[in-house]
Amino acid sequence: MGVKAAPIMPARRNKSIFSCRVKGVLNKHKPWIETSYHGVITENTDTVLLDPPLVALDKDAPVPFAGEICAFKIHGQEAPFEAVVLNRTSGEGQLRAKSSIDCELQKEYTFVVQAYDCGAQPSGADWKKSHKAVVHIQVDDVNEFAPVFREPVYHAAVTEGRIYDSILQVEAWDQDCSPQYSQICNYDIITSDTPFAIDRNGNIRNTERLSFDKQQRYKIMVTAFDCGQKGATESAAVRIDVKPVCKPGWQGKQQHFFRGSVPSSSHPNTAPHHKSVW
Ligand SMILES: [Ca+2]
Ligand SMILES: [Ca+2]
Ligand SMILES: [Ca+2]
Repeated sequence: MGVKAAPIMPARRNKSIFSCRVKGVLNKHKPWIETSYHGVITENTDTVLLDPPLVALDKDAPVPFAGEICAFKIHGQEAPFEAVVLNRTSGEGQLRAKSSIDCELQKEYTFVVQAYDCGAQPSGADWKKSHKAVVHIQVDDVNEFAPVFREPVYHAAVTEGRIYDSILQVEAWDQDCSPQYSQICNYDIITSDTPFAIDRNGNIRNTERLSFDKQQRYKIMVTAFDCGQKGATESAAVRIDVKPVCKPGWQGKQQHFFRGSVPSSSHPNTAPHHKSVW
């Protein structure tokens, strides 16, 4: 081994010296990119809009290879993005998603990008790389999900003759990732001609006094809208039972009974009167 290796050593050293000289002449500068980029991508698409645009500059331009940009590389744990060179001479690049971007799974990404020139020779040897730039990407939401009611059916009971501020509250939720497309902005009663109204928080109230004799049960259908105007696919049913008020005759009897059964010891003011009677 040692005997065979000895003659090769000088040859390798010579090649190395030659290579350095070529590099010094032909590829003097490393590419330059901005220090940071901000990107926006709409979920379910693959195009990233970068600000500023991704362009690498190389002072060796217009020297072939040394002044051209051959690659952008991305460093970052599992960043699902790639950067491609659109134009080697101008250094223009584009950032794209490699796989599906889902806002509901991840809303933003941060990683590092680096530009590489084409080296000193057609083989790409002696390439230089730029400094590392930080890329921050924000994922824009698409209104894919409709509001869903927490319960398919709601029940409540009211006493006839009363106006309630809120008989009950229904609630819907939405799976989208942004406030605009996930917050519930409005509720609506689908059933027509009902003595009920619903507010933007899902509170249902009666708009007139209800009568047990007239109708003992109401069933109304309600829907919900997210702030992007997308309506619930499934409406919810709300059942409201009307209870009769207590009969005045019965109430009077109760009061009479109550008065008569009060122990005299708990009402010292009336005790002498009771004593005189009995
Ligand atoms: Ca260069
Ligand atoms: Ca939505
Ligand atoms: Ca979405």
